[in-house]
Amino acid sequence: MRPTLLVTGFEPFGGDAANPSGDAARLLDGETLGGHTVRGAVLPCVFAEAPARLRSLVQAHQPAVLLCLGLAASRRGFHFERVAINLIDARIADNAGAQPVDVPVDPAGPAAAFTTLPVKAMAAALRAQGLPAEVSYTAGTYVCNQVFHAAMALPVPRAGFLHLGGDLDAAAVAAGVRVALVAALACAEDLAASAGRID
Ligand code: PCA
Repeated sequence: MRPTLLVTGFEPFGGDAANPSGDAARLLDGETLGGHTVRGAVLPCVFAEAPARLRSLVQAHQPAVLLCLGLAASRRGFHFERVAINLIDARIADNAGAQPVDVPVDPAGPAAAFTTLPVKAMAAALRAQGLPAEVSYTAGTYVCNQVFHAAMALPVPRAGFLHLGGDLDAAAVAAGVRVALVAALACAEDLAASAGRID
């Protein structure tokens, strides 16, 4: 059996008809990349369900790399998240009608958790293909950040989160994710170049 790369996306939320993150995860399911089998799955946009669903997917697939995807409609291009915070502050209700405010993702967990993916190298690999990509230092305070924080507590060698701008359709997302995963497999150490921000 080939080792696995697990890619998750989300179902539509906030009244949207579609979510390219979940559609891209479906597109990628079953592909082979760099000697690994890609498994794609769609998470519910529900605070009370998404972390447990992710945990059971990780248990089932034992991936070498976990890349969670989510839509950030106001952004453009690919945003590789560097840090998850242990805070939920929902601006809108989730798909179960819950809108938690100022509660931790994990009361026993760390205040923040850094990705273990080489996000600078992954963003650079996309840019080398002419795709718009950058490193981001906030994954928000909604279900994506919750899932990212939960992902970093799971027993996966390398895990992280990629936010997708509203300009990307599912095919564009899948194309970028393929490049990103190949770069992650090829890169043991992240680039030392700065991707820092002042704002
Ligand atoms: N984006 C939301 C949750 C699901 C998704 O695709 C977020 O950024 O939190």
